[in-house]
Amino acid sequence: MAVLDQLTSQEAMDLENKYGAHNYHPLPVVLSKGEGVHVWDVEGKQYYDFLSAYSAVNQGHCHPKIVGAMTSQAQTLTLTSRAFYNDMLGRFEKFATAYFGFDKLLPMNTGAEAVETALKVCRRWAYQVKGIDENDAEIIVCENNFHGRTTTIISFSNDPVARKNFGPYTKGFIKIDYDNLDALEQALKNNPNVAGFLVEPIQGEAGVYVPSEGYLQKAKALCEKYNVLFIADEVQTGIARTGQLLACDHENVKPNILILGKALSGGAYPVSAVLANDDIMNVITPGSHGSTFGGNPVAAAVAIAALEVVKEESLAENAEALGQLFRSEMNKYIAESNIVTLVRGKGLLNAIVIDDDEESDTAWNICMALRDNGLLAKPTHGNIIRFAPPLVMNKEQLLDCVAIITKTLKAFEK
Ligand code: IF1
Repeated sequence: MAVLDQLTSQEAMDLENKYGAHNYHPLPVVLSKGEGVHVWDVEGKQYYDFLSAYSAVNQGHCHPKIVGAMTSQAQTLTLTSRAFYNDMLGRFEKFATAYFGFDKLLPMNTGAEAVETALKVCRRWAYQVKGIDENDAEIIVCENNFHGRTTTIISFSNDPVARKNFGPYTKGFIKIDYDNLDALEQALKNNPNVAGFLVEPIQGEAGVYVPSEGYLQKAKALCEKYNVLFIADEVQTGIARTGQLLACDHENVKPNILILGKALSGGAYPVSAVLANDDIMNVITPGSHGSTFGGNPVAAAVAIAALEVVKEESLAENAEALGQLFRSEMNKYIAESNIVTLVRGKGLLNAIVIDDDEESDTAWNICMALRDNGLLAKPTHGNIIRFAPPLVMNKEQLLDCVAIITKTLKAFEK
């Protein structure tokens, strides 16, 4: 079998199981094509994509403008390294800093790299600007956070699956309850060496936990009171996913450090970034941080196109409207359901909670049945199913998906 011969789904899965590290347990479906809100498996069956690669494909699969920008740049200049300038990076930095309202941008590739970058910037700011003694900086994080999978990031995770047997762990982090302002104030009051507060505006992986109204605004105010940087991880909630360009925009909160990834490229190419104003970002000096691919011309071209699509196609407004419709339609079903207890979310980042314990496989079985009915989604923790379609979905498609979801759930009613 030549390496590019047509594969059956089973052959493709067998190859991954035999030759690939088993760091995932994918739903048994093998995708070979994507366009807009749809994906197709190798046998040609069409599905609605209700995961969007964990909110990376907000602009829809293979968006022509984004793919066009990538193809054109890839045929011109792909990578120079930052040992030299290139004619695309400055243009991207100017465009994106104006787009999000910051002085400077530090380009990276993955979300975790951007989170690590933000942590380094925050610590260096603590020592060189705030005046904390070197190596004493503390950064506050939230229980049940998800910020990536590097050794430092899992050091402050409380997910045993993500952190067990990866020690020793990085020090310098204080964990508090999410959506708890008293806990934040206590941590700030009792720890003079706090440099920053790293938070997801909505906790995605934990199960799409939307914090109380005003939480982000009051948390930012507490950070200002104690001269601590408010660091928003918008890797999953950013780029119009929650019905605003950024989830922080729902409360008019401007983070001191903004972390972006995933849909910053529309899912076409790994692009992430950290944005901050000069008084913070200027702690980074030549040689103090970098990456081979960070800021490459293809990433720059793709990200400009991906961000233009967000505004040209009013994706935030669409996410807001369709998200309200989705939750309203799901609540009509939930009122009559004995297996779904609630739906929660903002914009088109939503989740349903199945009335079952975390260890049960009901949510998994529901996702398998959704697959058979032409819609792809995946449980987050145990009994929670996340629903996050591309933001280019229209009303008819959304209602079609609601029909598929409710029809599927009804088959599991007790
Ligand atoms: C996996 C989760 C989602 C993120 C936030 C940083 C990153 C992520 C808020 C790191 C990445 C991805 C990673 C992927 C599955 C997915 C995920 F389930 F893991 F938690 F979306 F919720 N900040 N999330 O959500 O970005 O380095 O991956 O580019 O690792 O299984 P990355």
